[in-house]
Amino acid sequence: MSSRRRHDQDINAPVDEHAVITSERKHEAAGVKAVMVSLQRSVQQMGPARTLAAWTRLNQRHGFDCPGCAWPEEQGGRKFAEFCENGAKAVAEEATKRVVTPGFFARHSISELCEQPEYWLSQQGRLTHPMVLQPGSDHYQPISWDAAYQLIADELRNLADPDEAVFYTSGRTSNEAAFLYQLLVRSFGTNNLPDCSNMCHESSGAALIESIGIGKGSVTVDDLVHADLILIAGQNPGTNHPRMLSVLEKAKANGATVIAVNPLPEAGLMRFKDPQKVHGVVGHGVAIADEFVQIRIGGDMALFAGLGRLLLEAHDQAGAASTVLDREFIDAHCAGFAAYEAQTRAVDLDTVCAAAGVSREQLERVAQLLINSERTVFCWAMGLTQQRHAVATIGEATNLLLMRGMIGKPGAGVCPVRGHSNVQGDRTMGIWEKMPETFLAALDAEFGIASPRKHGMDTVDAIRAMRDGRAKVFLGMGGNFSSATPDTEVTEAALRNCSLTVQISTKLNRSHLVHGRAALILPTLGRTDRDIQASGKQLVSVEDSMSMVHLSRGSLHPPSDEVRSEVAIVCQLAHALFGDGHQVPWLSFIDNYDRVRDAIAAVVPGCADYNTRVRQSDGFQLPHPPRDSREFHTSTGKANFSVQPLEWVDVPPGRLVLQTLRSHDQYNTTIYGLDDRYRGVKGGRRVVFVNPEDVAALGLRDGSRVDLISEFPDGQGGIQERRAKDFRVVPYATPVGNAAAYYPETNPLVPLDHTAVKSNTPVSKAVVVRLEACHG
Ligand SMILES: Nc1nc2c(c(=O)[nH]1)N[C@H]1C(S)=C(S)[C@@H](COP(=O)(O)OP(=O)(O)OC[C@H]3O[C@@H](n4cnc5c(=O)[nH]c(N)nc54)[C@H](O)[C@@H]3O)O[C@H]1N2
Ligand SMILES: Nc1nc2c(c(=O)[nH]1)N[C@H]1C(S)=C(S)[C@@H](COP(=O)(O)OP(=O)(O)OC[C@H]3O[C@@H](n4cnc5c(=O)[nH]c(N)nc54)[C@H](O)[C@@H]3O)O[C@H]1N2
Ligand SMILES: [Mo]
Repeated sequence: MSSRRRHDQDINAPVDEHAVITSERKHEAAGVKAVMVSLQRSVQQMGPARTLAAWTRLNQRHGFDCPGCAWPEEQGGRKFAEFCENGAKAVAEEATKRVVTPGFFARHSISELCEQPEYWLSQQGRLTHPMVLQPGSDHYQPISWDAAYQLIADELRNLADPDEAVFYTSGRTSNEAAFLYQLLVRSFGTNNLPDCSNMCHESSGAALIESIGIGKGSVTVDDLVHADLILIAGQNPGTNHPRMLSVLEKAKANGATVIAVNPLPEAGLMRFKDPQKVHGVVGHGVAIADEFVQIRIGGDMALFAGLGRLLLEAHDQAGAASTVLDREFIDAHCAGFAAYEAQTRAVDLDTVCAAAGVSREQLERVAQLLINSERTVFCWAMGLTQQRHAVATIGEATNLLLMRGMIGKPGAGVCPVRGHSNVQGDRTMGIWEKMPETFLAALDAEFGIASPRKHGMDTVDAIRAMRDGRAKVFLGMGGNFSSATPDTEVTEAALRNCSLTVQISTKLNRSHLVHGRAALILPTLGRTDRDIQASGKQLVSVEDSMSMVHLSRGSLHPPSDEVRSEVAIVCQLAHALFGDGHQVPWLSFIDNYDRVRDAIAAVVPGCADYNTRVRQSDGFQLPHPPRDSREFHTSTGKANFSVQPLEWVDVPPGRLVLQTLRSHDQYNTTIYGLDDRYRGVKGGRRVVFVNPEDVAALGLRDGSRVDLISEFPDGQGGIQERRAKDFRVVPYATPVGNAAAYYPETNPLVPLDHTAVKSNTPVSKAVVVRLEACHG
């Protein structure tokens, strides 16, 4: 009791986001400190008994899937509470005992809540009751579930066209809920199903579908453990996928070499201290990266193209017996090699080195590592996907693997490391604005509906449509649309332009405050909560980053009796919208989720016998033709070499290229705390990391306060400016010309139209900015 009261006082104290102390950045990740931090956070949020209950069920065979990242669980004997600091924090944040009740909304007006930073909102706790904001009111008020469903159904029915509604999904939603949700949306008559993936790994999907015919990774944990070379580009696993570090440690123990390609020397990439091992408790842990390529932001395509040229040259030099190229694989399984070879031989290596910011010696060393490797895996995340030329870059990386026959054999392949714990599963279940015809036809056949065929809107298009009045109703299945999307001012105006905004959420966030003429908050169960329906306790299923589908069983007491499961909310809404006579048996799905899984089995490829197979001890793996049998369902029927002009990011004079990234103390827009331990930041988030040379050249110093102003062509020969105020300059080991600052504080700087070619993903990792001294 006393500790709870004490902490509530903390979180209600005004937040000074500028009280920043910086210290030396850390050279290794995890260690005992990680255990201490997560224990402390867990007890603060959940109390000791719930902490124990949660920790013993996290990622265990009869427990719940971690609501943190999409990294797979260990197969077979899982460790007791397989330890991960940020997994533990994700659980603590969801299973918190703090609650946001109707009384909270009576006390706080929307205008007042709008003044609070996302951190304060994140820390208020779980939503307990459905709430409505009536037009013109400044307070949310309680509403019954039935009245809430009726309100949404009426608003949807009043639209001139189903395409005027937008149905967003974040990536924590279970397979069962996602399947029903897209069924509702398509029964209603639109494919407007934008999701967080549009801002995340969409570029990976677009590139891999072209290259290998499927947008998912081709490796398993076992492949990583047995790889002899692992290249990790644009990913910070120590913070965002901590369980990946123990897999890397195993791979290293088996002799693997690790190459880290990153503008920043991230702690987890450099060293790892496994808190479950003696060397993790004392000493400096194990080194992870054998080669650290400190790439300039946006220089990866040049790096991969340069490596391609060096591989071709090494092949020439090795003569007839060369094994540098896997000729058999190329001849039997690939298309477009001749064009790739012609282009890559002409790549200028000086240009490559300048664009990537790497030395010729390092380029040659990395090429040699590729040549020596028999089993190579490439891993990547947002550093590659949130770039203007992301799709071409990932295509260029895949070219290197194809050249060496590194797809569809043990210990080798592509590994886009997903973000949200079920973002991959949601896509498999049909959350996509452009699902293929085969899926839609199967859905129609199963339910006797007529799914629309016209592609829907992705996230950026949905914002444009709401801005322009072409979309009027927004419904969010999880997530925090207003804070996660780019161009905050534009997006907020777009949401305010709607007639109704509905958020199905676990926790309070800014999207509840940036609302349409009317708004609803529908509180839902999270992964850790017990879910009991007519037939008893329900299970849900999820798919991890490596296409493994398995069950998750929530067990903790939900925050209130008024909270409903996502499955129940979707089905009740559908019932209110379509009425009793609808061909889809909506209400029967609520009673027993096995019925949903039977429908999934009938519609979704690779899901036959879903109910049985998902109950096997480790679940089951979805098919992946390139991985399973070197089959490539592409336009040519073969794996395609990607041939695209070389692109990189220039730094205009006097400007910096800014990447927006995660601290060690947040889950996307949910802010856990104000420290970024590994980067040496304490007590604040409004910081900008700048190379010491740039700090000096710009006439600034450690601790200077600056506004960040992004500059983007306005399409008419001029420049548009966007400003984010008052950041503290932190001299940091980022390349000259490159800077970094946290998301979502910097989202106002990312122009809506600054998106990746082909994937339309906002370019959150390369925004041209200038720094202007301020005296805030
Ligand atoms: N604890 C925690 N876990 C999470 C999340 C979280 O917020 N907190 N978010 C989840 C989600 S949704 C996702 S998508 C993932 C995100 O996982 P990450 O992709 O690791 O997340 P970011 O913080 O965006 O880090 C991007 C990395 O790319 C590097 N980078 C930036 N620009 C470039 C470039 O041009 N080239 C290269 N090679 N590297 C570059 C940055 O320095 C940084 O290390 O994590 C998931 N897991
Ligand atoms: N500038 C910049 N912008 C970015 C990024 C970046 O690196 N830089 N990264 C992008 C990426 S990779 C992503 S994935 C997006 C993330 O975008 P989103 O997925 O939209 O954002 P989150 O912050 O993960 O959403 C958090 C909210 O989800 C709700 N929630 C949590 N769990 C559940 C659940 O089980 N069910 C339901 N219904 N709701 C739940 C809670 O209310 C919580 O407040 O942001 C993107 N935006
Ligand atoms: Mo993500």
